[in-house]
Amino acid sequence: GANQTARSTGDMEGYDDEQVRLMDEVCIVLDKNDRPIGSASKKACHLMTNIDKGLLHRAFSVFLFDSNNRLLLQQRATEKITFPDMWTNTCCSHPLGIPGETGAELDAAVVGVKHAAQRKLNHELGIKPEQVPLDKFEFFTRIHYKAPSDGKWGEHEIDYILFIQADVDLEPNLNEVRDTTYVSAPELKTMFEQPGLKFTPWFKLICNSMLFEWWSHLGTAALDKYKGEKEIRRM
Ligand code: DMA
Ligand code: MN
Repeated sequence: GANQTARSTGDMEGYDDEQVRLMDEVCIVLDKNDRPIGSASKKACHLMTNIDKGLLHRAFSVFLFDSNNRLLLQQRATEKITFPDMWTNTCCSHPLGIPGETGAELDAAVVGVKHAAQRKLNHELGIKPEQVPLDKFEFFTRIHYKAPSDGKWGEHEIDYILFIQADVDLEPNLNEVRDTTYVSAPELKTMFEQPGLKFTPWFKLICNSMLFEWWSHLGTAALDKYKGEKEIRRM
């Protein structure tokens, strides 16, 4: 059970061992214009005590659509330290301070987050990299947002929004993902009305601003004008 796999000492007491281990990942620390200014552990980047002092890091959010234009959602695992059990877009995480995932200028940073996206689609959902080739990802824009999780933990990120359209095979990692479902736009709006379902703050921000407009143009040339935005959207 959860207690046997949780650590019993220090400030990570009660959390899942594997999720605690992942808190040692090295995130990219940014100034408010998305310029890398250093690095810090995933743990340090997500502590509200640091966020309240301005600590900001780089992240990405993938929206994966199948060939019927349905969006793949995931419900985060109960084991997640931040935002457990909430429904959200296909996959989110951070490019790390490792070869291939860093990048100072926008074009290089976009390449880095695409590599990270491919890595995490595999880690969280078991999607083989061959099914999500790097050149199929489309970068749209960056959003800068801050969101508390539970008092101790939260997010403060510049989040790269990526779309990809691909039919994939799923083999979810249950330490990361509790459930998955494909939805049409009307089905997602119906989900929002259901009491008892909780959604992550970044997913709600994107849904309440750009998502449905972009989604309505999926697979058409009308989508092109939204891609590759250079401005950072402050939300
Ligand atoms: C972090 O996502 C990134 C965003 C955009 C919120 P996450 O908490 O799912 O990261 P990880 O899967 O690395 O724990
Ligand atoms: Mn983060």
